[in-house]
Amino acid sequence: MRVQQETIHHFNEKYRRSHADTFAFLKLQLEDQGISTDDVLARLMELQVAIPSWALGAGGTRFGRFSTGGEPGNLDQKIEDVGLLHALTRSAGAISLHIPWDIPQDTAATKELATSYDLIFDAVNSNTFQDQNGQPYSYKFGSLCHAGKEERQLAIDHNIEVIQYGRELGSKSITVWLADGSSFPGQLNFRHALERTQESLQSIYKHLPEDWKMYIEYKPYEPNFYSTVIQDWGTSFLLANACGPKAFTLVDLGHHLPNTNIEQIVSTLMWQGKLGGFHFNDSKYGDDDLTVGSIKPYQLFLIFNELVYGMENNPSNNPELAWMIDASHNLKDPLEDLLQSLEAIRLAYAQALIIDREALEAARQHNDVTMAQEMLQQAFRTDVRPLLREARLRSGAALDPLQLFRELGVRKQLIRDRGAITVATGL
Ligand SMILES: [Mn+2]
Repeated sequence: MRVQQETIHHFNEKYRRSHADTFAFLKLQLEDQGISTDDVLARLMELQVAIPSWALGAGGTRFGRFSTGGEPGNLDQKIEDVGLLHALTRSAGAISLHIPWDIPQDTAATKELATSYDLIFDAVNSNTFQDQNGQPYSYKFGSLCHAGKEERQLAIDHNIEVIQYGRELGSKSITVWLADGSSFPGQLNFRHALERTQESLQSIYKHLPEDWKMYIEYKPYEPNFYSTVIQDWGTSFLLANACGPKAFTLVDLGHHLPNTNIEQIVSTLMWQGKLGGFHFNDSKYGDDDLTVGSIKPYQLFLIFNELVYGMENNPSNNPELAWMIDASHNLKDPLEDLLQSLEAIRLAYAQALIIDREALEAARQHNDVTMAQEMLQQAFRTDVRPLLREARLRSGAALDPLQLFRELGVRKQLIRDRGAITVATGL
């Protein structure tokens, strides 16, 4: 389903007046604080977040799965769904594929389809956390860390194959997330497992094209419950350094133990020029994969505060970050959920962009703890939604994407086109 520009234009007309009033008010407020709304808008309009191909169907990879109907049954339909999100928001201009769940059959045609929706291919993701049909060796006891040479080689070869698919699609990076670890004390020699993982990653790294990046994701536990080989940012950082300058750490918000100070991790990695990208989601307990900003919006804002600072103060030349959503649900329409996540990311970014950084630094210099907190909360408590709407208006997106999604009856249309009992590939 394609949303036409006239449809968006027509929809926006209804809300244009009330939007103009609220935006004018916010603009004045910000200008009084010495903030140029045009600068903030330009940066907001630049921010593109990749949509993962596995987030377009109902989630529930762990327990039951309840279909929403009209789910994309193949890669073309997934691209179509991301194209829809991008048309409504002009902020989801990339898709991140998971191999082997989304192997393109005809790369040229797949690329052409994506281009027709103004989409590019973001990082490709490998999968060595489950066995595929007919696989000669099993990943039951690990992949890149496995004690057996054949298993390791199989996993290495898979990653090289994923790079090849990505190359054909015009992708520029690969994300490696490993489930490798142990569930019982004594099961694994920690040092050997880490050494083998490092060697395997180095073998993959050798196959990275010159202009590519490799992102190494970490996670403290699950599916293994005693140890995970790449358990934290420090281990990922160590491995990225052992691989070389094209390898980076990837931070997934849900991959931390409760109360971890993620914003501080961001600061450290950017200082070292080794932050590669983000997987956005939210969580209450663990890797809950909930909608971005649904549980801890203040934490998200504090993370963006460090990201903006890191981008503006970048002595180690940390490259541009890869932004991606990594969440998947049973309860909500996945497309509506992604619209909410996109909005939450931009809200936190906009709030971080309006922090009075000079005043914040001055407060820190004078150990004025009260004012330092005030500076942050002043920005966090500003309703920046008119800024987001203005950015959308200027880029040809819908003033209220979720409202338009509902008015157009998108899900009903998708169910008519694709059927009520469809299952998104890979889930
Ligand atoms: Mn992730």
